[in-house]
Amino acid sequence: ASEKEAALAAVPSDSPTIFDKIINKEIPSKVVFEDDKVLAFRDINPQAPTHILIIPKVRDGLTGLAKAEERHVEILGQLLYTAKLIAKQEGLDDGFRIVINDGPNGCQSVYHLHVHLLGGRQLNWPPG
Ligand code: DGP
Repeated sequence: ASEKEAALAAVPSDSPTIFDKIINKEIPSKVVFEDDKVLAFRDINPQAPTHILIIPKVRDGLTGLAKAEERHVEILGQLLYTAKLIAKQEGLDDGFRIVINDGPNGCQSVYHLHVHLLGGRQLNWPPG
């Protein structure tokens, strides 16, 4: 299925997602950064030469950005700052894009907040 079809088929919920298995190393992923709070790994279906997902290791209710509360401000900042560090590590010196898909209209398919880091080619605007 296309990413859009997968997103429209996804049911927004608080159930564990595939990302828990990635965090627990129950399924393999190409990890590019890890600390006690944040994990970053390559997207399985890359939309650009660099396509990395940056996620909180503990979801704590953050199924998506729409569910963010005051207590999440620190982790939200860490996710974005980590994206910047990885962009540098990946050599994206000419620019990159950060995306957070939210809900069906935003084409979110995995209900564990994640920041997409895309780069390595000229990206287009507006997005589809
Ligand atoms: P979104 O549509 O914003 O919810 O993005 C979810 C992304 O997760 C999508 O780009 C594909 C990626 N993805 C889904 N399952 C896996 C997986 O098992 N491994 C990896 N590396 N990425 C996955």
